[in-house]
This record gives sequence, C-alpha cells and structure tokens, in this order.
Amino acid sequence: MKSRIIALGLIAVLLTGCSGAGEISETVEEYSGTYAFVTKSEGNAYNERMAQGFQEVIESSGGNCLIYNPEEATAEAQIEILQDLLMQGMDSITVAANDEDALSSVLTDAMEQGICISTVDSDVSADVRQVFVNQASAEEIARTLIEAVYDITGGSGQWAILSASSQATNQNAWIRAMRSVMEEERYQDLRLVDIVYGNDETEASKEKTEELLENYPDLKVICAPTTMGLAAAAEVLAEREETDVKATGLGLPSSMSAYVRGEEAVCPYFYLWNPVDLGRMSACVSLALKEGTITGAAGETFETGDMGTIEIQENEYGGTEVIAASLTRFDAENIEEWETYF
Ligand code: RAM
Repeated sequence: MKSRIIALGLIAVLLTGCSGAGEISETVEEYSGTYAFVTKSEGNAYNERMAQGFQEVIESSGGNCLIYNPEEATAEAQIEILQDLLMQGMDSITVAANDEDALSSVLTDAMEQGICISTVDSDVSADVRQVFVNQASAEEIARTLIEAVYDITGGSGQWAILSASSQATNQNAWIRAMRSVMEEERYQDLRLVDIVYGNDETEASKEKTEELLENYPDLKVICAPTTMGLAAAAEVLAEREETDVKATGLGLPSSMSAYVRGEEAVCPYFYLWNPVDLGRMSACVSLALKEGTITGAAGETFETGDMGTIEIQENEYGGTEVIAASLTRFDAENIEEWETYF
C-alpha cells in the first residue's frame, strides 16, 4: 500500500469519451485534457494527500490537473466552485461531496455538457456521477470501528461518535452501518450516547469533544470516523490528564503520532487507508472515463499499473463503484513507519 507509483500504460485505446463525440478510432500516445478535483475543504491534510495522489497520476500521464479546496466543508462552497468549472469547460470533474443531494443540479448540468463526472471519498446520488471511487465498504469500516470501541471499552459502557459535517455522505453511510452492526448480540452492552458534528474543523471538533466530556461523565470512548475530528479529540483528551476517556476512529498517522504511545496513550490505536493511493486510483478512473475505455458500468475493467486491473462493481446505495483501498491499523508499534507518508 505504501507509496505506490501507478505507471499508467500509454496504450492504444478506442476513444469514445464522455463528450459523446461518437467513435473515433485513434491511437493515443499520451493522455490529454483538463481534470478538476474538488476536495471537501481546505486545511485538511487528508484532502491534501488525496489531491496529491490524483495530481501525480494526471500530470505524469500528460493531463492538466486543477485542484480546488473549498473554504468550508459545505455543499454551497462546492457548488460555487463547480459552477465556475462549468463555465471554464472541463473534460473531467472529480468531487469528494459534502452533501449527497445538494450537488445534483450542478452535476446534472455538467453531465449534460459532456464532462466526465466521478466522486471519491464521499459520494453523491448515483444518477449524477458515472462512478464512485470508494475507499472501503461502509460495512468494513463500521465493523472495524465498532470492534475497536468494543475492545477499548472492555465490551460495555458509553461511547459517542464525533463526526465531520452532518450532511457528509460518507460519514452518514458509516454511521448508518455502525448502527446496524451495533444490533448484533456481541455489542448489546455498548451504549451509543450521542453523535456530534465538528465539521472537519479543529476548533469546532475540540469544542464538541469538551461538550461530550461534560455531558457524559461515564463516557469511555469517543469514536471519530474523521481524521480532523480524531486528532482534535485526542488533543483535548491529552490535555486533560485526569480523564480515562479514550479516542479511536479514522486518523492520519502524521497527526496522531503524539497520542498512540505509552500505557496512558489517549488513542490506543486507529485505522485508515492510504489517502494518496485513493487519489491515484481516482485519477486512473478519471483518465479512463475521459478516454472512453470505461463508462462507469458494472463489469467494466481498466488498468492502473501496479494497482492491477480494476473491475467496476455495483454500489450498495446505487450506481457503481471502485473499491480503492483497505484499512490498516496504526498503533505504537507501526506509527513511526507511517507518519512521514500521510
Ligand atoms: C476526514 C474527511 C474524509 C474522511 C476522512 C477519514 O478527513 O471527513 O471525508 O474520509 O476524514
């Protein structure tokens, strides 16, 4: 998983592309076109790593890459950027959505203009994108996190979720999946007492953590399925020497290394996939959509160099997806190995 270089084969392809220009049989030596990537928000190292992977593959393949980081993790901020991109006329747009439905209108316009549309990290509704580049299944993420909560609490007691924004498609899918895993017999003594939203902002997430600690004196674990939230929760817990509350969730090794070491570690362990690889996979999808080697239909395949031949699958919430990564556990043993990568 570490630092993969995707050497996209510069192969002969039959160009059909999203523009629906008809079938032009042509041998291309290099990819071309302009590929925009819209993250959830600025100031989030996870988004930067993902964009870095995307840019690396697009540019090394001969494409022009434009990265946009909205000022806030809101649908409104993304819509403004997307409207601008439509005026400029892109070949491809990839977005990590802050809202499942609110981008529908602008993405419909984009598709009507013949722009290739894909999502990554956080999806929109299936009819306004061709394919979703998913980090891992919601079920895998939910099961892994609930099992961590079970383990760290000792199998019983109160826990809470510190999420990102309340509209984020990925966060809501994971929370839904967590609720369903929680129904299993094994987890009956765990009590989810609250779900709070820190909007992927450090200060807001710290405030929400403080509120949880105040409102639930018997709280044992805060599970944050967001890298910004987990780092903020860990910071608050580390500052409060008297608390026994622990944090776990999805985090970046680079922002969590201060919190996983030692017996009193506020975060015994956490999980993530490689965000750079997620961005690289997303770029491969955008290139293949643009060149017309795929349309986003289930069963289609495309080449990614060292990530192998990838097959597009049905997505459980509609439309199709590519599963890009798998979860790695990070703890005191392996954090040093990873913290310089992402
Ligand atoms: C945050 C974002 C992102 C999520 C990661 C784990 O940076 O909310 O969407 O996938 O955490």
